[in-house]
Amino acid sequence: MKLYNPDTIVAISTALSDAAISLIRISGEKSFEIVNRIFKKKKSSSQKFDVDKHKSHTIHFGYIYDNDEIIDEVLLYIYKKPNSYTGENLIEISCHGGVYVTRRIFSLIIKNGARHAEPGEFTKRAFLNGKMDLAQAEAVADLIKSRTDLAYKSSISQLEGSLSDFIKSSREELIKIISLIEIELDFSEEDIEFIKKSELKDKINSLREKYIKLINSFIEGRIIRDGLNLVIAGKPNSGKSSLFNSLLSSNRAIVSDLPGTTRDYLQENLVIGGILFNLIDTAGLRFTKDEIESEGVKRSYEKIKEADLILFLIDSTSNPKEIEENYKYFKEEFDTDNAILCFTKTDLEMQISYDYINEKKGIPVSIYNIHLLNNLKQIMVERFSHVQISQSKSEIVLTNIRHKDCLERVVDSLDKAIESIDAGMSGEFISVDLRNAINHLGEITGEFTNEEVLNYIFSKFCIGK
Ligand SMILES: Nc1nc2c(ncn2[C@@H]2O[C@H](COP(=O)(O)OP(=O)(O)OP(=O)(O)O)[C@@H](O)[C@H]2O)c(=O)[nH]1
Ligand SMILES: [Mg+2]
Repeated sequence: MKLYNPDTIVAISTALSDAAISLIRISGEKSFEIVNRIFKKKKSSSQKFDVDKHKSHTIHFGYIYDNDEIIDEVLLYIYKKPNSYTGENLIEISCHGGVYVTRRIFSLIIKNGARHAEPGEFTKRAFLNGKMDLAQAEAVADLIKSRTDLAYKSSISQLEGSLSDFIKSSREELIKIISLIEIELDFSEEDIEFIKKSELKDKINSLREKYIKLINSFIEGRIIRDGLNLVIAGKPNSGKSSLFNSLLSSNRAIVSDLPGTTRDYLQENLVIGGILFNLIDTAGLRFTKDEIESEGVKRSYEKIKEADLILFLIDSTSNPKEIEENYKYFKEEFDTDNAILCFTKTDLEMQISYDYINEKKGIPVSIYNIHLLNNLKQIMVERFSHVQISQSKSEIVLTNIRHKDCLERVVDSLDKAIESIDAGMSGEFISVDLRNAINHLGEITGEFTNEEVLNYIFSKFCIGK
């Protein structure tokens, strides 16, 4: 994809399925001319439609014609440049849903001179035409993908410019600092000090703190955007797949009383208390000579390593010695900060007491007891209550790893500036470091960017957006 390709592009912006309506979008110089050729306001009329004779932001009822054949009854939306999503002449056709009709109109538009849009190409044009900055464009993709209220709120706030405004204002502060340093350079012969070294350091450090706070919010941001990885682990037959199914309310995983049932891990999404969980069922942890099971166990350990939260299950009906060994293993291998110990199958005859469970800071779980399942869900959500709190305080949370990388480079540059101050270097050096910081900030909003980065970002969009 070239940086700005002036082709007229078309895409089906809605999902292709048997739906009530579909939306087709055309953007670019030729979009009006194409529509004039295929759209008529009245049936069998010889009168040609002329987009130019109508105002922007108007809707027209009419028919799509392929030569003399009527294809569909549609609504046509006109947006004239620069007042459109892309900043170009843009047409939206709302036609009857259904794969066949939509595809026919789409092909007709291609036949008349438009090109199939690439993923995110409409939003890319919006960015290149200054309709939004890069952080806002990225928020569009996140908004579409959001699965929870938290994800929705953080992407909408980014789209409204919360992150961009922060970047802009902190950039201005940096520019002010640079100007003080550079004025001093102009007067270097006269030995006038415009800003004390200590004051300069304070100013840079206070900005640095803000960036660090934002970088640290990424851990929460990732959870908000992508969900958190919740791994169910434990010895074979401890009830992992049963719990996985119960949490999902579906029979997704195979359950059996044979130890070693689950081989490869299974993964499904689930929203509990407004938090997106990527629920992962794993193979039971044990040493085995079976090659396939052994590979499964290896994968279980990999998943445990990547987990944000682990439910470690111990079967409360197995013999007390085994339970104690299992508990020891849990204590040695797992960090209770990110693991919840669950004693399962408590509806059956347990080999341990509730006192034992309490003493080990575990919780009782049974797939046949809704209260216990709800209690477990509540504990899972409480572990991440801080995520909801910072969202409700409407603090900016970093959800995008690209932004985090850029901010880390900003902090590096500020660190270098501070080192230069401490080393008593000339203002020129300090100013170069601060200018680098400004450039890295500009990478977030897209002021400084390159084709490769843009292509990477927009390739992650869906077609038609
Ligand atoms: N009564 C009762 N039985 C359960 C419960 N949880 C699991 N089971 C039974 O325990 C057996 C093992 O359950 P699974 O869910 O397959 O255990 P697993 O940990 O996934 O086992 P592997 O995949 O072999 O590692 C099955 O017969 C389940 O029906 C429970 O809460 N109550
Ligand atoms: Mg299993």
